[in-house]
Amino acid sequence: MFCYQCQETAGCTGCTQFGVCGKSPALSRIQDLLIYTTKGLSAVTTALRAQGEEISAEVNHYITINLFTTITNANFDDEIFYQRVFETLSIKNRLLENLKDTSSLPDAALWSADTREALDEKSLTVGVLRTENEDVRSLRELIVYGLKGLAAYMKHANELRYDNAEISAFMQKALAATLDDTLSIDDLIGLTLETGKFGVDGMALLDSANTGTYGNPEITKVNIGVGSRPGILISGHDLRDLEQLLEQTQGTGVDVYTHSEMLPAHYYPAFKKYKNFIGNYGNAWWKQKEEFESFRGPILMTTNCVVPPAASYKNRLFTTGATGITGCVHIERDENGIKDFTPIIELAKTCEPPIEIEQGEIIGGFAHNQVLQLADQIVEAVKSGAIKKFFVMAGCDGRQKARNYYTDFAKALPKDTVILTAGCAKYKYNKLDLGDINGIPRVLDAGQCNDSYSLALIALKLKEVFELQDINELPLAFNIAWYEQKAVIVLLSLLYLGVKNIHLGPTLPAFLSPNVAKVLVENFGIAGIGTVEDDIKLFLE
Ligand code: FS2
Ligand code: SF4
Repeated sequence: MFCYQCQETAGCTGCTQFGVCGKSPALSRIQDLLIYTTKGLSAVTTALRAQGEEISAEVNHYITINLFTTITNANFDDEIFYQRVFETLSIKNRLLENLKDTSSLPDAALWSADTREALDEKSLTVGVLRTENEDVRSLRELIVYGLKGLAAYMKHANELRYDNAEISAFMQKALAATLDDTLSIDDLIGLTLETGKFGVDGMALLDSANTGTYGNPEITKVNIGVGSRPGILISGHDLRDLEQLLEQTQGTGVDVYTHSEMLPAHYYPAFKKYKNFIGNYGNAWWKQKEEFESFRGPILMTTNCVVPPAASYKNRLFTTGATGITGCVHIERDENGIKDFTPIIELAKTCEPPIEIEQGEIIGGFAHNQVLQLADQIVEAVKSGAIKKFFVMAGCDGRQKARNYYTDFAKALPKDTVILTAGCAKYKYNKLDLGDINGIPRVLDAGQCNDSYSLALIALKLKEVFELQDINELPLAFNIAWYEQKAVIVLLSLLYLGVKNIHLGPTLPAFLSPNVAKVLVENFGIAGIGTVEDDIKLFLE
């Protein structure tokens, strides 16, 4: 196996024996084959579009989910991947019949098989290292990882019946382009930036889907203690799953708690009417083993990040959507899009209430609409010098000790600075008592990682208010933590919006070759992180 798509990749170079995340070599190979066949299908859909044909939303969504299932910590069920490879080949073979000229199609679009043995054999030849030139490989993977992140956001929007065929067409064109040996490095750099443009469009679509369906996030205090009744813990990013779970638990005597990236659900007005929606339990994804243990009730994983579970709570762990774990019950939607969570609710009724691990409240809900309502107050604070600088510290949290940097950094920031956050990176500092500036909390949480879009909108609004030409003239610094591929699309989107000098940590991606890293450094001022002290000095210069 060879995989280097996430920040925790072995030795900061690549997982070759077994994934640090728990991905086995066999799973890694079949995931590689799913990506390869999805690229092949995309080459066919792209050729059909060029021929003037329309591609159905069903096929677009299928491709989206294929990408999403291969994101770090999304799905550890080998069987799902075999099934999806067979289905992908069958969809592709059906579409091929309508294509008039197949002469320029790559092997990935023409290859097919109908036995597991043939799949296993092919999977050995289609991994990342099949691209020999390290710069081409680096750019191809940068694009594919960005597309995986974008696919996750598209899937959430699609769940709420928001769609954009143009984004799907681009995603497929870009996937197909990563098979094209005639493209130059410059072509691939252009495609990388275009991926960022569609990243912005995808996040905007999801923002419309979330706010159009559930209202605009508003300032909210979220309880982090527990109640006295049994509970269900819901994790991941899918708000439609949460809505259905809340509906189905009414009157059952079972409470619902959020975990990790589901925390921002509390900020949406639509969920406030549910009295059994108690609060948030625990922290970022990587602490789930201890926290799922002490929660004592069932857990529903709606998306990544799921960690292969300990036997002690595996029977309480349920997956849905793009997630999967061999041996855990997976809840599928019916033909009307309804998911029946009865097995989870019935199990919860037999469980003890959660063990309290902390008490108190955290505050959030500072997405674009809410922050713009506070714009006058914020602008005034900037003009008076009460706020000297904003720090965008969005992204992901993770296991590595080096990430304590972000807690230390938040603590060491001068009291006249404000942190703008989104994603599970927030857990590194959202429970510190960092105080406020004239009533504005010093940590403003916009929401999930996709709500980094809100942070970009806020920055663009401030640029307008202060009548600046360039977003980089704002008193705003970017110190972003990354872990998986959604952070890659957020990064590419920020680059597309013209943001310069982003610091990315705790380590730079292993998939950036020295030459590609150089391009990012020279053109965008991308940098890693240093010591807290040095970085603060640098940022405040
Ligand atoms: Fe955190 Fe994991 Fe949100 Fe990432 S919960 S690293 O999926 O997408 O952020
Ligand atoms: Fe390694 Fe990350 Fe790939 Fe898992 S997703 S195998 S940890 S690089």
